[in-house]
Amino acid sequence: MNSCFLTIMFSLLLFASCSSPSGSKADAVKNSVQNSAEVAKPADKVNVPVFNADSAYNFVAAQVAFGPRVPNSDGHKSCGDYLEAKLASYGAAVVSQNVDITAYNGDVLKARNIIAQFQPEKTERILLCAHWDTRPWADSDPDPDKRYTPIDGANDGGSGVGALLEIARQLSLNPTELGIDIILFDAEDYGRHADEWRDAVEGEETWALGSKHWAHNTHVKNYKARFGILLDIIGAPNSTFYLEGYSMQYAREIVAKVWNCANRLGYSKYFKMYEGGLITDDHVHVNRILGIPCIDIINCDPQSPNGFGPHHHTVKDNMDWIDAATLKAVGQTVLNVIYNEK
Ligand code: AHN
Ligand code: ZN
Repeated sequence: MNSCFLTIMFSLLLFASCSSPSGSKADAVKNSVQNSAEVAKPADKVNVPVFNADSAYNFVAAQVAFGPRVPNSDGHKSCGDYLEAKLASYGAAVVSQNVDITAYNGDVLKARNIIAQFQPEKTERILLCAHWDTRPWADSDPDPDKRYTPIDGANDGGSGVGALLEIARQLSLNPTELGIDIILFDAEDYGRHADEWRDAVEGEETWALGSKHWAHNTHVKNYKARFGILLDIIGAPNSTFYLEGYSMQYAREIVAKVWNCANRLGYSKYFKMYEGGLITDDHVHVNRILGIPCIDIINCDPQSPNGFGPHHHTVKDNMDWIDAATLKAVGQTVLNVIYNEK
């Protein structure tokens, strides 16, 4: 039993209630999201760049080529250097926040949050984030012999970062009205191994260590952003992004803005107007510690064993699970949102 499983149980309960024909909680959520102020706005008049999904795909492949990006490994170090250099090449002021973090099992992780500031002089800002480390163990693999093998993390880790690198490339070509910070968090995925599971509360605290450190030690004093968007596990074919529970709790207006935007752009197949349970992820620290409303766009697949897709935390999380069409839906939506912010 793990927290993902509990999340899924919770999700299934919600999905069960979602499917009832009238007066359901899901309908209420859907209506409240659809009736938000965002819907009443006229059509976008701003020139929004076209998100190049092939470019994003290649950015995912480039990370995977370094091998697993497990903290303290050579692949991790080289990939971190690559990400920092790429972001700097797109004109951002980049800082790496290096910190030793002790994981639940006593491992001391040489963690590195990579922070890219576009137009750092601007006070009105938007935070875009993803984790760049990969899971050290395929602990959800159906084959017990593989449950201590590190994974490629093409989708879990690679996809969110790939989309953000393409967004960074677009930012280098066309400035936004607001300043943008792209933060690649480290040590998200070093949470307790499924074989060592204890309880949900303790389990929760072993994840998202890099973002927790950053939230307590922001790169600038009194860091503020109008809102944040976390991208996690956004590359699989036919992904479904539900209204994630903590995002709804802390940043409902931003959820409405993003999901309505996605639906206007024709991505309703991916962005579902239904609630999908609570997911422990980097955005929780941004919300709780900094009070910055931050949402999580994350694939939810209630049919799969741990709820994030059949490949999740298995050795199959490789480039075979990356689909440019899904990256496009997410990346284009985020571009539309950030270029329309005044
Ligand atoms: C847990 O699995 C506890 N939370 C989902 C967040 C996650 C894991 N993202 C990537 N890997
Ligand atoms: Zn993971």
